Amino acid sequence: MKRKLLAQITDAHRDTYRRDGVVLIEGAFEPPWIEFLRVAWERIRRLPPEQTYTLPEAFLAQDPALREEISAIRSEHAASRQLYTEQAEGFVRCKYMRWWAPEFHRFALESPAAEIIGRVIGAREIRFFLDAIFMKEPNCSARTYWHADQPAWPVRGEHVPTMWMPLYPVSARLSSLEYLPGSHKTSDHSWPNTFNAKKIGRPADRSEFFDWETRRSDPDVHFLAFDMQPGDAVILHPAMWHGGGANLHPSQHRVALSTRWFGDDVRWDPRPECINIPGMPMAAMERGRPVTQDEIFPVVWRG
Ligand SMILES: O=C(O)CCC(=O)C(=O)O
Repeated sequence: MKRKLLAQITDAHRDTYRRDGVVLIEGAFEPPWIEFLRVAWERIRRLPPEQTYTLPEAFLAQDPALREEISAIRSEHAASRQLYTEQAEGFVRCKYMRWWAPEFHRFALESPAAEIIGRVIGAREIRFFLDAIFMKEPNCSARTYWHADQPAWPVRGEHVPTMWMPLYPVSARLSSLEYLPGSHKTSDHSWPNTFNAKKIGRPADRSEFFDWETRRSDPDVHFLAFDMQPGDAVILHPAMWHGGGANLHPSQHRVALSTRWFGDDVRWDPRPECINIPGMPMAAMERGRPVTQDEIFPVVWRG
């Protein structure tokens, strides 16, 4: 499969990303990549719990918080037969696939994703950070809660974009993720919804994420969603508010791959409420230092 860029990344894409914090790249991936990811997802979502999240033993040994989270995911999976439920029927999540499903490792390292990201955000170098899949079955009314990703990342910097790409068509009206363009320019310190944050409990001086559904009919709030075909991708700034994306389609699954990437300005900022990262326990993050751990966060593209 080709790494060559299919879609030309233009100044219009870069300007939109800078202005809105979110940009749609149409035709970013050729059909064989999409088929490859669909087959990979169908394979892993049927695996028994003990064959999922098979992270390197050393990662679990050095990071008790990660070990605890993986065993919670596994036992939830065993109980529900889902990879990691969102406590809502028909909404399945899965993550860290690069470490235990070779197809996702290959996508991270060999697809044009890193170059697309680098050219949109204007970074000299792009490292792979993390991946996740979000699946909603047909007629699944579970919405993704409104949130920004930044409060969950144990880093600071603007170069931590997400690439969100559906593996089947999504429509703005029925199944696409939604965004609040421009919201990346506001700073938000809401308490994230991570495994660690839930365990600690929200301190009194930190708010919950605001529920933008309550402003749905407010003409001053601009909600944006895209009709997308397989192969299209959206790039999101880490501070961009996003949510929604129930799957009201009567027969089509909504399966989206999110990959997260590091660019040039990223510095470690470990906070106990942040996510666990395979291979990078919080104790090993040196506050204020750049990311240099090539084995864990490989450099995939240089401009
Ligand atoms: O696809 C979804 O429903 C959620 C995606 C998301 O929140 C993310 O990728 O950060």
